[in-house]
Amino acid sequence: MKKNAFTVLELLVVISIIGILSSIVLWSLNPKKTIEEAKMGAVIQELLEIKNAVTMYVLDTGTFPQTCRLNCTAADDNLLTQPSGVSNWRGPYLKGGLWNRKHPWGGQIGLVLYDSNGNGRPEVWLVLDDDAPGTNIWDNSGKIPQDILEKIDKMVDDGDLDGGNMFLGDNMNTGGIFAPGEGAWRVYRVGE
Ligand SMILES: [Ca+2]
Ligand SMILES: [Ca+2]
Ligand SMILES: [Ca+2]
Ligand SMILES: [Ca+2]
Repeated sequence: MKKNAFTVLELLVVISIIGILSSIVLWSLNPKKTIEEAKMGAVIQELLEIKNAVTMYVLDTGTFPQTCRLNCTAADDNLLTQPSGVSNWRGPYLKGGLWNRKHPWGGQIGLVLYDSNGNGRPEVWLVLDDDAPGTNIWDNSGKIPQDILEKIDKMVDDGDLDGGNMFLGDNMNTGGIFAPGEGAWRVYRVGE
């Protein structure tokens, strides 16, 4: 081997150092943006995991999990605890469940069965709530900035918070069920 040639290992080390340095530079240019993007990546991963759990639940039981958001208990959390009258439940479907789950902005990630188009058949919605777990609708401490919700929509849906399967809370005309600063993503509908 020529003495001055880089080995693959040396190249990899150099590349990873460049990577670390550039992320430090990006961080120092705009630390707030980097933090928000890390939180966004985390919540998208979490939403996909929960969606997957809901799908497994529906496939096993042939029913939808019941609404679980503010004031939901572990016993009410169908992804964690078998509900009475539901057979072929093979959970827990989601480690830790949803009943006490916070998103990175401090509000609860909840599940809501809601008939958004009034055809008598509810759909399953995952809600990035503005209220912390165990509080009530007046809490609002976990609001998510609208530009972040829009980026999340872009990743899981169509990038339009007023259409498709993900909405800004207050774009849903739901009589106050959802509010500004929260997002709702429809993950399951049958026979629509
Ligand atoms: Ca419906
Ligand atoms: Ca709320
Ligand atoms: Ca609220
Ligand atoms: Ca959308």
